[in-house]
Amino acid sequence: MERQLYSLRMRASRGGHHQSGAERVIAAAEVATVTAALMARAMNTSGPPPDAVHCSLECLEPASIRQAVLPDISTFLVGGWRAGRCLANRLLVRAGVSERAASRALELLAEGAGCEGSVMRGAVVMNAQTGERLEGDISRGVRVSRMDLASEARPAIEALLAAVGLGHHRVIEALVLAAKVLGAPGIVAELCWSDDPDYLIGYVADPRYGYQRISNLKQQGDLRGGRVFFVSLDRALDSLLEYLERRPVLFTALGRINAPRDWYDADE
Ligand code: WAQ
Ligand code: MG
Repeated sequence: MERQLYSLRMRASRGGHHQSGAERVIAAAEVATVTAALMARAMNTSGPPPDAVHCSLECLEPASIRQAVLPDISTFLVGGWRAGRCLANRLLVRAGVSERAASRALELLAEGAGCEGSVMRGAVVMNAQTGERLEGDISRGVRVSRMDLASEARPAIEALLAAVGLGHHRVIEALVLAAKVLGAPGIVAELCWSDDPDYLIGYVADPRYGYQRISNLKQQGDLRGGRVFFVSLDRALDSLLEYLERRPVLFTALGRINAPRDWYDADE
């Protein structure tokens, strides 16, 4: 018999503003410990503690769960956030995003893509050609959910990532999220950097080159961050959103891990 798995989601907020969140897919036996770990993480913020934390658990239909492989990982070392954003722009254009949409997305994340410059709970969905926003609710955005490492593959994947300094849960969760996004119908690329004021690394992901980390995409102390999913057409938007928010995907293996390399902007 197939094992029953659950989608566990955590959301922490303060004064109505999103603070942190996490998405896991786990077996019944793991529910208590993983919930406690996510609660502890929600309470251990560098800033003021949350005033509300919600954890929700929902069983998944075993037949609906897909398995997939993680994308390749690259790391670009840049001199500062300006160079990092310039590189992000280039990588997005290489992936097929228009210059205009790429610039608009970088500006949006820099200014805060939610209402009145706030951080969104989820992601912006953007037409990769026109730069038009398609996500509807601009404070919530689209929350990608129901994805994780397959539990039997987790120890080996974590060990391989830890051996190259990428074993932190933040990296693993971002890699898993990007992996699910890259499998979405009509996706061209993703841009992300954290809203954590002390975490400056972000990434551009695309189906061909995979998860491309950029060592610096924002200024130290900046509370803004977010995600933009670039899509090729708004025709199939409903099925795209359904896949991102609801379809369970478990990742069973790593892709290739490329050695970090320096990047200098030839125009600077
Ligand atoms: N679905 C959609 N958007 C999300 C989700 C989700 N499940 N979770 C977070 N976001 C959005 C939301 O706007 C957050 O404010 C923003 O992304 C940043 O989230 O070294 O830590 O969890 O390789 O702060 C990337 C680099 C780190 C990791 C990203 O994001 C590495 C990170 P955070
Ligand atoms: Mg965060």
